[in-house]
Amino acid sequence: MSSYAFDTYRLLTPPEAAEWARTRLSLFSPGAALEATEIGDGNLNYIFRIVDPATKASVVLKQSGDTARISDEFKVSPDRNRIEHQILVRYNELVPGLVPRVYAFDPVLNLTAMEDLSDHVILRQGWLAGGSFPRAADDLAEFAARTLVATSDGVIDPKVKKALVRDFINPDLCEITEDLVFTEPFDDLRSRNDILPALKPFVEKELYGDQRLRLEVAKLKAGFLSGPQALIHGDYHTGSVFVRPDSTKVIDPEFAFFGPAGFDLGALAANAAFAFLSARAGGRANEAGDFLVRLIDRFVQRWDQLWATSVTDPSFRVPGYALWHRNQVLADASGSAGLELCRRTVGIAHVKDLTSIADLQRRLRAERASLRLGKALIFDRGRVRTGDDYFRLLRRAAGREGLD
Ligand code: SR1
Ligand code: MG
Repeated sequence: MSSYAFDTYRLLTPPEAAEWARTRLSLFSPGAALEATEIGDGNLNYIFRIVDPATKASVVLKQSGDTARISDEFKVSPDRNRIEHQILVRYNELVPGLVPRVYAFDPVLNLTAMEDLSDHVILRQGWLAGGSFPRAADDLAEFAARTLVATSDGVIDPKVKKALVRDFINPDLCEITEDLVFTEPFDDLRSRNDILPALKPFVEKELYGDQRLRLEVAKLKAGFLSGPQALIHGDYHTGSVFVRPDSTKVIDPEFAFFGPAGFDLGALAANAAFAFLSARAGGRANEAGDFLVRLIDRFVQRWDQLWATSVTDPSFRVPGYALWHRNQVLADASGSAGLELCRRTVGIAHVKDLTSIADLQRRLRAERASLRLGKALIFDRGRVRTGDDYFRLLRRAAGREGLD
């Protein structure tokens, strides 16, 4: 029996979350005295960790509200929780072991129960603390290559794909990305950008004032708006990955929809660059540069292998197509990396890699390096294809700011 009714939508309190878990999941005994803590620190949702101190059994509940945590200004349908649940189920089939197990979904409360990964750390935090995660690059390249190839035209049945495109229509979260990634960093009209005062003149000249850049960004935005190439994670960054040295788990796929296949790889590459710049600004070394090179090269290798063995549509088996398509995906990845570098530096949603740089001058240099790299990856995207290509541009941007 439950002392709370769970028949109407509302945001749960920790005791209610514990009660939901006790009565709805077979993980806990009916009389268990569960402890619940709200542990979410992301921009959007509420996360409860529920533990049975007697058995040590635990679970994580993720609940969506109808506005973003970061700001009430973002009205976001709680239906994103259904999308997240649905895609986690799919990922458990496509890339078992690389995502949390899912236990239940409550469509009334917009809540998903999933594996507790408290023995892992968020990759961004792990790197900031000087950690090393030798499996991460290969696992994350594998995750991206497998999930993207499996949902690409030529591999997936066209009617199955159309049904999935419909199921994963995600207008509210796509709107966030369209605004925060593609529009606002390059145009101050809405004034939601959050820029270090000393960086402003650089941003005004190098982003808002660069018409050539804005044209390239417009082309990338058009691809995002009307390019349903593959089912993408949509927010594939180092804050969406839990790691241990021997394990990698991708979380938070609530931004998923059918979009440009290069988008995920690019976002992750950019976040590796943030970790590299952060370490350089702090006078530390870390593995983010090696990770970046390995991520890209391993992705290309696995994409080519998977494409060659899984394409069934004869049109896409014609000689030359595989290479042409893969290089287009890599160009989009480079462009997306550039966008992510710009938006996390000047937009409303920052990254700790930059904001935690205590010395203001060093932070400024890291932020300028990020924007220089972002622009280079957007302009040169047709030529950026290997890990070395990324690393060369990263070293050059860092070098121009004395961070090499
Ligand atoms: C209003 S949400 C801001 C950002 O947080 C999410 O993690 C996404 O990256 C989004 O762009
Ligand atoms: Mg997230």
